[in-house]
Amino acid sequence: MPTSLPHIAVIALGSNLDRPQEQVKAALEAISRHPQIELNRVSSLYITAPVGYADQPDFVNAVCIVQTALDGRELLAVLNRIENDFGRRRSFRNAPRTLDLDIIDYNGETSSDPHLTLPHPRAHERGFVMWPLAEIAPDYVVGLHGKASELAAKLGEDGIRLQNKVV
Ligand code: PH2
Ligand code: MG
Ligand code: MG
Repeated sequence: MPTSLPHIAVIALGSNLDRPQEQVKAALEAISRHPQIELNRVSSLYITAPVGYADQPDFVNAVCIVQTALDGRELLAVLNRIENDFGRRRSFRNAPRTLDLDIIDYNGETSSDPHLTLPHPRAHERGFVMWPLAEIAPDYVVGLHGKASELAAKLGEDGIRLQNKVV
């Protein structure tokens, strides 16, 4: 690992508006273009049933693992800027969105900062995060919850469909 990019982060991507597959692919490109972020692994795209607010289109979801020189707050700011560049409008919790970029894990750290809670407090309960993460890093341990592959298996495949390989 280059010492200039000492940190490792897991990022979840999601979109269910305005050609979601293109949004997720373009977001991966935007992330990889950032000079202080290097894409390490990228999952396939998954088509997933909406969780939470159900009356909205299916999502396209993916997960990537990056190496970065940015600290957690800086990484979050970069991801929020990309969301805004992609036309994200914040209306209500769990509303449909052109692009959602969530930090799932940063160096395995724990944080209760309300702006950046680590690991992501609900990721381990979400098949749309655990299945793509299990694909690229089955042994990845999510906080105190265990391995991605075991969490994915426990959540089951309902509402999770593999779309295609992008990278
Ligand atoms: N994101 C949410 C709420 N519900 N459901 C799916 N399938 N995929 C998501 O990315 C998603 C969701 C809030 O961020
Ligand atoms: Mg989210
Ligand atoms: Mg988010």
